[in-house]
Amino acid sequence: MNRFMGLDASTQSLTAVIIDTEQGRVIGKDSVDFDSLPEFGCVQGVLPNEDPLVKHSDPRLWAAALEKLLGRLRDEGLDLSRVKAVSGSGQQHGTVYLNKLFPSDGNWRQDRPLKEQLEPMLSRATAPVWMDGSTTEECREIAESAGGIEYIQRSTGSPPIERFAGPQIRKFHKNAPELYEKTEIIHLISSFMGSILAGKNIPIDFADGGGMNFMNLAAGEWDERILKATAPGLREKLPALAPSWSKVGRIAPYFVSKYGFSPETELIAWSGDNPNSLIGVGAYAPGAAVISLGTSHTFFAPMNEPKVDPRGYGHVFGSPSGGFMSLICFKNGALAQEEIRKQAGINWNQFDQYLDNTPPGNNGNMMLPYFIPEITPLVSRNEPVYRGSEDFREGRDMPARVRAVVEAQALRLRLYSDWIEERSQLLRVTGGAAKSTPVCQILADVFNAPIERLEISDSAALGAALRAAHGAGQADWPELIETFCRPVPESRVEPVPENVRVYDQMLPIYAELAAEA
Ligand code: XUL
Repeated sequence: MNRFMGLDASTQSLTAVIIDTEQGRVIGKDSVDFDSLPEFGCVQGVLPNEDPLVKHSDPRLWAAALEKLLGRLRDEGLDLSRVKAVSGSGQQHGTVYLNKLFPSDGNWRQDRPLKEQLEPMLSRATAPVWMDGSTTEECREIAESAGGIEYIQRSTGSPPIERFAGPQIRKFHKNAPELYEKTEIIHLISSFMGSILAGKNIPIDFADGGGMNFMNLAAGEWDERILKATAPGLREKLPALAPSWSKVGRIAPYFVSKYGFSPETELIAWSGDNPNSLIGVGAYAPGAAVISLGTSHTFFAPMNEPKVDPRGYGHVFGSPSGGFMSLICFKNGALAQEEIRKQAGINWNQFDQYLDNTPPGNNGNMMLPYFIPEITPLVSRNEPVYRGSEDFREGRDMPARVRAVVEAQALRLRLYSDWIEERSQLLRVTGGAAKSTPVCQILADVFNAPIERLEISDSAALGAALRAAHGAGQADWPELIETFCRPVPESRVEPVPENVRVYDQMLPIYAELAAEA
């Protein structure tokens, strides 16, 4: 038995990746889109709400998707009895509220689907997810009674954040105290999904626990002061905390009889999607950082110490391989490049040609790419700022605009990650725009570090599968990463010293422009 399964419960879908460590390859992969289960009323994974800041989902949807996915894998002929261990990944920060009916002995009824069994066990019918931004008042209240924003940031790695578990729990307690009272246990989405597989409550891992706003990162324990400021009796409603590599039980008999797992299948603690992705792209130890160029642009890196961002934009979570990880997220990612591409009326090949035909430094033309309100730094405008020649400002010099958006995105990645102690000797780049060589060249020059490109599309699910293998004692990190997270051959991009000098000079000018805006 050398097979390991990683599941990723993301915002819009549930994905499984199965690896075989003996063959050294992914042997199975499948995904269930939540929109294929419309009976729960969610659209792209979230329940419609008249308040645009409120984003909740239905936990029964995730259970139904799990059954659909496992049924499909079984029917595709994947012998699930050969899976030695399972771990998983969940969208971070979201919370699930269970009452005392949730099983504690691994026993689900065999005769009814999980979505039905779960219904009477939910003390709150819906689960707030990471997209929810409705708790600004609760953030303020918690900060006030816990002794200030800085205290919370130092202890937990982040200032109070609307989408994080703590402010969401406080809001539930304020709005529905009688339902809060009936809540026996509050899970993160990751530990909830793992608990379904175990048929009993399993711990929250240190890595995802770091996204709750009340775990003391350095101690790996709940912070009593912040718990008290969040909601009464909260400590008693939380699962235990455990290292991400903990064995948390065996798969419940329900999954053995229904989907053909072995009763010996071990469960390894689940974690958040960003911590799992860190592993899935092979950045399990300090020295390598990851830039993901997707819808949002994110920078994450493993860290030895839980040092926090003095500006308050970055987050620190636990790393599932031990230690800590930073996360910085920019909302104006792919969309900003897309906007400029459309303005110029060009295709992506021409976009790259424009980059090739313009000089590093862009002749002094610079932009702040705020097409939608930004979270790093917090900016509410939805219009970019342009500084430079008249042709550039007026939108006549489109090659300069193309270079400006890519340079701005690279410069801000460097600027807002400068608090992370371990300077990365290597950057691993993933996501759609990683395919572009000129984009990667700009990143290499701005960071003065070589770039390796990865073509991993399901990094969170793969990371979970690798964690299952590691947690079950099958293989160590270097061996797993070398086998499963190899960069695309010949994809390395080296920094060019003259360009590095140009960007070193440009960085403080960009910082000044950003501060003015
Ligand atoms: C990170 C965050 C998202 C979610 C969903 O802080 O909110 O990345 O984890 O992917």
